[in-house]
Amino acid sequence: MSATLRPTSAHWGSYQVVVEDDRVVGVRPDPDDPAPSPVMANTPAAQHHASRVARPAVRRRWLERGPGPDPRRGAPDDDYVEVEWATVLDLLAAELDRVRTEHGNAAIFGGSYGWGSAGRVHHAQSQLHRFLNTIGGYTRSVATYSHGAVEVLFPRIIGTPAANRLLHRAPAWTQIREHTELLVTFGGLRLSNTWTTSGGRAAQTAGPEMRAASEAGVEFVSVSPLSDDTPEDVKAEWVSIPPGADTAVMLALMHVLFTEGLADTRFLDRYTVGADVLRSYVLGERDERGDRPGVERSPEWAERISGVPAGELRTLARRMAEKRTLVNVGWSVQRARYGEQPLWAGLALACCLGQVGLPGAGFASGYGSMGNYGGGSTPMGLPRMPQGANPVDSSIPVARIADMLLEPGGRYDFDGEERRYPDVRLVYWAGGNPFHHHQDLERLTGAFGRPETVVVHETHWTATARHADIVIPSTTVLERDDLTASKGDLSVRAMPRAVSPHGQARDEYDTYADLAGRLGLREEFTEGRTSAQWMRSVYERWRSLVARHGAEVPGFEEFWERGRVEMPGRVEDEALLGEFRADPEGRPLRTPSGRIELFSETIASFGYEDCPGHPVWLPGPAVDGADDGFPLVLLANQPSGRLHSQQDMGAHSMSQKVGGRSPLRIGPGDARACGVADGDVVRVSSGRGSCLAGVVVSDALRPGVVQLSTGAWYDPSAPGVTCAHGNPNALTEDVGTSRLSQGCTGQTVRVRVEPFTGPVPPVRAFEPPVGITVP
Ligand SMILES: Nc1nc2c(c(=O)[nH]1)N[C@H]1C(S)=C(S)[C@@H](COP(=O)(O)OP(=O)(O)OC[C@H]3O[C@@H](n4cnc5c(=O)[nH]c(N)nc54)[C@H](O)[C@@H]3O)O[C@H]1N2
Ligand SMILES: Nc1nc2c(c(=O)[nH]1)N[C@H]1C(S)=C(S)[C@@H](COP(=O)(O)OP(=O)(O)OC[C@H]3O[C@@H](n4cnc5c(=O)[nH]c(N)nc54)[C@H](O)[C@@H]3O)O[C@H]1N2
Ligand SMILES: [Mo]
Repeated sequence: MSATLRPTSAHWGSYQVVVEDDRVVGVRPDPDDPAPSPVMANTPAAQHHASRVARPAVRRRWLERGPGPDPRRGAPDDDYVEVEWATVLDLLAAELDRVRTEHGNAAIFGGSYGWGSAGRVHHAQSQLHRFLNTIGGYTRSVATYSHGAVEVLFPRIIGTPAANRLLHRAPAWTQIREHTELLVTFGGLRLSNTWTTSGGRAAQTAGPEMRAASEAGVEFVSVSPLSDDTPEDVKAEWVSIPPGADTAVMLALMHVLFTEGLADTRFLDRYTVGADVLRSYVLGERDERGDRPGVERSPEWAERISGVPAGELRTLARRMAEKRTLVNVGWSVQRARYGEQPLWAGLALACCLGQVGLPGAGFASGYGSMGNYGGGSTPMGLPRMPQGANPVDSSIPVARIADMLLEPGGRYDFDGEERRYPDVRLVYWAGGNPFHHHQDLERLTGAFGRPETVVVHETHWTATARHADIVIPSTTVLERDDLTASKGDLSVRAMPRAVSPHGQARDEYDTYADLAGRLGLREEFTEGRTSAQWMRSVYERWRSLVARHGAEVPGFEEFWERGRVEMPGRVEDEALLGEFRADPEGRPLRTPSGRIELFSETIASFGYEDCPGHPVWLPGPAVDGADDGFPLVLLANQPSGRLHSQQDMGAHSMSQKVGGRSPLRIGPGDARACGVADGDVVRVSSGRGSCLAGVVVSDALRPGVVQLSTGAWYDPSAPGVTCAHGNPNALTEDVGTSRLSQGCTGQTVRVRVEPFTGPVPPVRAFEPPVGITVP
């Protein structure tokens, strides 16, 4: 049989798969993509891998003993029974009905955070939420692992919608190329991160755009623990700092601006509140509580924390004041204890420079974190599957999942509210992998032992599927028709089915329709449509939305035939907060003062010691100098070889492994001090757990810092080590950013690295569990 090419889309871009004999045997970049991502090479192996879920499966202990807490959930030797579709649907419908009847719908946790796949119709969370809404609602999760602190802090200090604008409609790289003279970025601009956009992009343009900006004369300064956090061709100057030291550096830069008369007092007076409080804090006239003299946040003070010479900080501050400067704070920087501070301080620094609201200048958060940032956007909304309304008012901040399961009824703070955790009995996950994404996975395993039932829809036997009582096999994007679009792209793209479903995998839409049917709600869930009819309806609904903006796109048939339509309108060339700058009285921000809040009365009134009323220096565990036997700081940043844990068994991801494990990058001096060398399998330990990893010695790391990216499939199968494969969340601490935003703090953890002695255990992460037959 001859090979055919089928177009597809993923969060890592649009490309083509080569299909032979109903199997994906290769990939081809889209001919129009100027810089395609190598991540696509993972697809062929992942699509047909032995770890695919081929049939519905039920944990034997749950099947035999019925629902209930079970500390053995997730045990590596736990076994499963494969069952018929009709059996699993009967069991699951009855269990959902039992839980909602006995405990109410808030006892069903359907937060189901995760990236799933790129299609808009078969979007795992939308489908699950629509289904759970149909059957009476669920406890949801709010905000993201990506930028939980931004999402809570910025609405308080610049108001909504400016905060949404900050996150979703960044000024285009072309604006930077034209106007910016100096781009100072805390947390670098990692090219591999720009390959990812929720919904994917037809063309990967961030790399070429950054290069063009550099060629046009934009100077880049990357403040980061890694020298290779920016693409080589932008020739960034590297300011090497320890993770967690950014706020100290920013306060010192402000100190220079205040003491050398470089702070733009006209801007501060007209557009901000609280600059006087911040100034007296920076100058050491008062401490963070305001009632005692504090410490002068001078460059010399910051040098002691960051290691950056005071003279260099002075020069940088003067240069920033002189030039048209954009301050970018990457999302990683806030994925840490007190993660609100570097964001708030970064905004304050930009305000002191007085350039907020000017094209190519001011403040941003997200360049280099995701591909849509600076890549253009449409004001018209995207096609999406309607989810209906959730009749239940119950939610948790997304990264507090383990706390919720471990302490039903437990008290916690969030954004000024005093809250209690709901009493969840059934956890339902589709399209996410908490045993990839959450911190302190051993603790999470304990938490997953608590509910009465765990349900997971998956394409693969991930560690999360292996913690489920009921596992439902889902098709992959390559096995169903769908369409996609993203905030950072100006096209809607068809994703036609390329191959037949693996084993008995089904589209989730059909699974939910059958479950709803068993609960007497099929018609409510489907509205009489098949998923093919929904796709048409989702497209046509979007088309009329676009028409209301006065733009025209072809009807569904023509779109499907062509495979792609262009979305009208680029709007991203306004400067962030430009309207406010032009008319602060007429277009005030939606904050209590109408201005940028460098001091927030509201936040101060919450009385949170871990997030007071203005940006302050709070040393997190990465820099607090504690001598606890864990001398190195580990960066758990995003993997360049894949998206999170997806397709980890694929060719590109596997090519980066060392001895079959996740690569741990370490500097030559630290490697010598730890007694480890290139290619060694080592043990990495923290106060929470341990994992094995394979050493890569590299000059790109600041001494004292090691890097182990996220996403190696969690493998608890080896005795004496939490994860045999190298998942950094075996090591991280499960604690929120602060009482304000309770965001994820997984970016850094203090560790020890040592040679691994004894026989190296095999990696068993990709083996399906006991009882599962591989077709
Ligand atoms: N230590 C540390 N941890 C982190 C981070 C960090 O910086 N450090 N970063 C965090 C961030 S920003 C994020 S966003 C999270 C990401 O965490 P996740 O989004 O949970 O990670 P993914 O691996 O993308 O999980 C998606 C899952 O969906 C499955 N899937 C794919 N298609 C389908 C489908 O059609 N149906 C169903 N049912 N399933 C499907 C995939 O097999 C995969 O298991 O990780 C977070 N975790
Ligand atoms: N290829 C690929 N791309 C991705 C993803 C993926 O899994 N794979 N995930 C996507 C998702 S969901 C998200 S949310 C974004 C995340 O985007 P980011 O959060 O920006 O990405 P990270 O890779 O976690 O971190 C970027 C760099 O920040 C630096 N850094 C870490 N801590 C600090 C600090 O305290 N101070 C300073 N100055 N620098 C620090 C590290 O050197 C790290 O390499 O990435 C997206 N892009
Ligand atoms: Mo994320």
